[in-house]
Amino acid sequence: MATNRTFTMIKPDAVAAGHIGGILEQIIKSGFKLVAMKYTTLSPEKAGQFYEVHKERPFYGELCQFMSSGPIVAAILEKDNAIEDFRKLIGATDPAKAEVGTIRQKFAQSISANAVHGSDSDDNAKIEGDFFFSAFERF
Ligand code: RTP
Ligand code: MG
Repeated sequence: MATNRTFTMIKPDAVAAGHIGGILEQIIKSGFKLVAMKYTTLSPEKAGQFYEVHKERPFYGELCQFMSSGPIVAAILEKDNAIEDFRKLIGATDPAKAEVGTIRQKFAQSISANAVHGSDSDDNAKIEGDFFFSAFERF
């Protein structure tokens, strides 16, 4: 069953570059409501767990190292058709291929340092949201 929630992270590159405000503004202006949000860090172990689905991919080590290199913002977002609409809003994984006006086109530096994460399915949105947030941290 399709749900109306997705999970996102503002990645360490975008936090370090001062883009938290700009990215959140674009997300909220695009009609997403905040259900939960926190400013935190991922240890290399936690990043490894979060990205476990990619553990056979050649970029897994680099990805876990990068995602634990500095603070991130994690959030659960709500909107009709959340998964698809959010992935459209962030743009292609590689910012060089992302459509003009998308978050990655505006704020990302490279395919690894690509500013934001967006869940790719309803099941993963639930798993990823549960990874970061307890029931008491959601509104
Ligand atoms: P995300 O999960 O972060 O929203 O990104 P995505 O769905 O667009 O891309 P995915 O295939 O799930 O890959 C997860 C993250 O791994 C990094 N990556 N690096 N060096 C590379 O070739 C490469 N490919 C992917 C990116 O940071 C990507 O967001
Ligand atoms: Mg993905």
